[in-house]
Amino acid sequence: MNKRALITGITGQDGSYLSEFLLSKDYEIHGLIRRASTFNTGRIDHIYTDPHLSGARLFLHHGDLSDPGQLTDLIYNVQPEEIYHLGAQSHVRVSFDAPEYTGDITGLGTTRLLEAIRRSGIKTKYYQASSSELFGASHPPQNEQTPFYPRSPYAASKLYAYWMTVNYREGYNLFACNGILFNHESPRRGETFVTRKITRALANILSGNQKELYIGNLESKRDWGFAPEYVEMMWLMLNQEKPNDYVVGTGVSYSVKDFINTAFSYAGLEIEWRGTDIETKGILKSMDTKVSASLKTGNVLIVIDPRYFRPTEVNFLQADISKAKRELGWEPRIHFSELVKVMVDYDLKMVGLGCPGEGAAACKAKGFGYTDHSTSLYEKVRQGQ
Ligand code: NAP
Ligand code: G4F
Repeated sequence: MNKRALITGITGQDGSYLSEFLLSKDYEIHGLIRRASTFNTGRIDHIYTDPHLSGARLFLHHGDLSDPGQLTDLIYNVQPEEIYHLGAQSHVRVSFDAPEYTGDITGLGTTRLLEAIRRSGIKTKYYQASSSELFGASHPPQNEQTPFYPRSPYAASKLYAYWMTVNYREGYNLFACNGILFNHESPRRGETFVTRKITRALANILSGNQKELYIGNLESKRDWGFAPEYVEMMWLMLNQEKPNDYVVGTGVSYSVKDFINTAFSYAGLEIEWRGTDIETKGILKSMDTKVSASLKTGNVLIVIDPRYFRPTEVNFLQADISKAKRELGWEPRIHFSELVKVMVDYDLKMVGLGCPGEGAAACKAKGFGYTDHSTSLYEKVRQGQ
């Protein structure tokens, strides 16, 4: 009998990679999706099959984290052995514009799901998508003992969800784990998160479709890892003997400026930074020959737009991954420069340009087959297509 998993947020970056991973392990998957007037399943279309066909193992159910009745019905009907709660309003900057909505979906949505589990009376295991944003202003490196200091409505909502998860573990004996994941990225990353915004802008600049990249705080530092690796950790947490909370990251951090320099340099463009604060500009200093006919040295390619600043910023996140290393055997496989290359390669291809291909090669060398939206990472899932 296949194991059954329920995934909220299945249409998001992590939900899509997790689905592929669980399919490769022969799970039957049920995903909660929001009804939308346009298709919102682009990241999972390649693994979806008609549920009428025999052998279908991925089923989608309409619902919303704001609707407790639907959640209870779904959990009772599906009776999943594992629940991965990834659904959220996950954008930190947006959470300042929509603090109440973020609290409702990202915070209370978690309680609705936990209550649905409790009221339906099923025996299941629960994964909570907690975040390094919980640490906020606490000094790096951060680990499971570091005090939380949330710096946004998003982080405050995730803090509430974190403690509700602990509370249901302690109060109702629920097998519940918090994965405190540091930033993880991929070609499937939402287009308004900074890494993808940079790699898309780079591709558009090179193809002549965009003149400048407007950006916010260049100095903040993040511990950026590769999303497909991180979803494997979610599964691992639920498949330990006892439930526990784990920090997952790479242990190494870079600034937003570092990310830009690395991405542009990989595509053959060297950036020189001039000016300070909001007057800082990224100027094209040199470029490989034949990179782009429309670009000239001296062009301003990066400009600060204070609109992207946050009322309260998280300056420096860096994971101390000792516990995950010790107890789960965690070792990040894809490192910063490889991650940047994977994302740049993909976005160059998306605008019809050739790419150096070093990202895809690094992935392949480390056991990741494919990373784009239209193909699965896992051989077994690809063969079943
Ligand atoms: P994402 O790409 O933004 O995906 C969020 C998912 O939540 C989407 O499937 C979205 O559906 C769904 N969702 C949003 N509002 C909903 C609602 N009201 N009802 C039901 N579903 C709703 O996020 P991600 O990067 O995959 O991250 C997954 C989870 O991990 C999130 O909880 C995030 O906060 C957390 N996290 C992420 C990172 C990271 O670096 N990526 C790090 C730590 C924690 P639509 O597709 O319809 O919008
Ligand atoms: O890419 P970001 O928007 O990610 P952020 O805020 O770190 O949040 C992400 O990671 C969290 C884990 O730590 C998740 F919980 C959360 O759901 C989300 O996935 O911003 C990264 C940094 C910030 O310091 C931001 O101020 O980049 C800075 N930044 C500079 N310019 C920008 C921009 N961020 C965005 N989104 N857009 C900019 O133009």
